[in-house]
Amino acid sequence: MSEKDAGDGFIPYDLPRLSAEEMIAKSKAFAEELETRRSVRVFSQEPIPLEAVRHCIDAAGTAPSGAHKQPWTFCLVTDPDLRKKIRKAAEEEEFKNYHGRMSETWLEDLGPLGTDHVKPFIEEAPALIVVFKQVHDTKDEAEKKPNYYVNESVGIAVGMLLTALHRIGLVALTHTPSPMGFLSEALGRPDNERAYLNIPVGWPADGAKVPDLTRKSREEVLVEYHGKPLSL
Ligand code: IYR
Repeated sequence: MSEKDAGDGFIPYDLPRLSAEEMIAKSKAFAEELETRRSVRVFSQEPIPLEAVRHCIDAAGTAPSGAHKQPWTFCLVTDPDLRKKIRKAAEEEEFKNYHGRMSETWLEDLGPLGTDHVKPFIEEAPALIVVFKQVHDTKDEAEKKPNYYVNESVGIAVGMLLTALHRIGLVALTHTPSPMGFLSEALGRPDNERAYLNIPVGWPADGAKVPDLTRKSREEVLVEYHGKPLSL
């Protein structure tokens, strides 16, 4: 009997084994599917099936997290008044970013994206998912307990969220209207939460365009260390 048998808080776990051929075919198809994902800034105003978005948030919530603290809150916002308020506050911060807070180099780097301080997508996208990280695992000051690797954990969850949304044909934007304190205020979030990303979600607007970008090749991003000839 191993030290980690049932009864000590562990349960059996296994997954079906695929053949090497199936593994290669499925991973290739998945990479090709994700290759078509793009950040989109122009949304159709058509409402989207929110139950599908909730399932995507369920998928995000399966992410690994430091000490399994699951330090995330996803706020799903469709309320037009709230979106208007969020847009106004975001544009005020973004105006300061684009007119002084961001360096010349930063502004030059953003040139190909064609962004500025005006953010109509906050009101036009039918839904916003405002993601909060939980810097402590309770909002009760007296009982404040630590969370661990919060940025890593929430970042992984957001990656899974974007993937899930893409798989059902929705587009999203990871919008970072820094500083983001106004989002906590607008959504009445507790003190242990900090806004992490504002993610408008919807279908692309008719005739939507995205910047003509290329992704780094496998050779540019992958460095392999095997030490001996590979059998697979
Ligand atoms: N938050 C600003 C600026 C911005 C910064 C980066 I780095 C981007 O990749 C895109 C935009 C904005 O949303 O416009």
